[in-house]
Amino acid sequence: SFDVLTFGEPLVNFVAREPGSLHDVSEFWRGIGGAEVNVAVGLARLGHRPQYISQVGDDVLGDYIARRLCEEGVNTDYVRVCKEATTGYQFKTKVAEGDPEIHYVRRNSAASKLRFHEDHKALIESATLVHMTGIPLALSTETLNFAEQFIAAAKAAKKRLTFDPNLRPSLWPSAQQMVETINSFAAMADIVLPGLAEGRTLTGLQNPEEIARFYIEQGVGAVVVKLGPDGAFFQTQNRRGYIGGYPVTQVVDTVGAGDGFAVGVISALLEDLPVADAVARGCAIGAMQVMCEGDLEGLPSRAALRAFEQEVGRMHA
Ligand code: KDG
Repeated sequence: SFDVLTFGEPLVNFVAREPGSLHDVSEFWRGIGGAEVNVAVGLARLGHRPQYISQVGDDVLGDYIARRLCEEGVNTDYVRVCKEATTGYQFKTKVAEGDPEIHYVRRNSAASKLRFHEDHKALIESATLVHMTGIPLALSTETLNFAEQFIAAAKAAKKRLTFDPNLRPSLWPSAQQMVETINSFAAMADIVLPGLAEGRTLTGLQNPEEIARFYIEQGVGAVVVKLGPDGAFFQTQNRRGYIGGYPVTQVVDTVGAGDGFAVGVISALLEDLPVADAVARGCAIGAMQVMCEGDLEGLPSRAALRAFEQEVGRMHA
């Protein structure tokens, strides 16, 4: 059995060992990524039981992803091997500050050919919570169709739905299409998790309160606007507030922070914690993730999360 259901494109990551442009770097280490993979792995590390729907190619990269997901305790019964296409991957630079440079090799990948069928509907019905991001909305006509059917089934089954816009402008034909499509999905979610810059792009509004209100007025149950080192602002139909960021000794790799944040929020929701506590856990895991290299390497076990929270608590005592 499982509790959280998600779907998306898994990627193999090749992460530069030394700083410099992708033209110059000669050594890389290998890991896995993909926004929804990161969320599934993070939840499994905390002791939850995520189920991930996807496709990989019949190739070494696909084998590697499948093996890593199993090792992490993510249920892969619905990760199908697609013989007609290959597994996507990405190269990532090492930077001293800011976001790394990313080069994707994912067009027409196995995951981009994902199709929705009846088994998926049954899976949705047995999930406690479903999580989606905006990335599959941009990958291909097939994954956009999949997302439409997935969200329709989740709504019909009255499932709690978390949605992270995860804007990837390079994957979209135009900014306008990105904004319209992402907002139409966000409006159907129970909890929307934009970063501040994403919220500005999506709503044309500047401050976190206005951005949150934009979605709340459309019937969204809760909006959490992520503010990076400054924490987050949340608003529900009857509660709102700022939650401070957790101290970070050194930002090593910003990728995956938002996914770590989603892990914290979702895991707290599964435990029926109040929204403010869920947001605080999101901030804690986001902070832990940026201190590690790799897209999911910083996502903590339950014990590591507790130790980090206690350490920060002591500093404030
Ligand atoms: O959120 C982190 C992801 O961006 C990363 O793991 C790769 O899924 C990915 C993407 O499409 O950018």
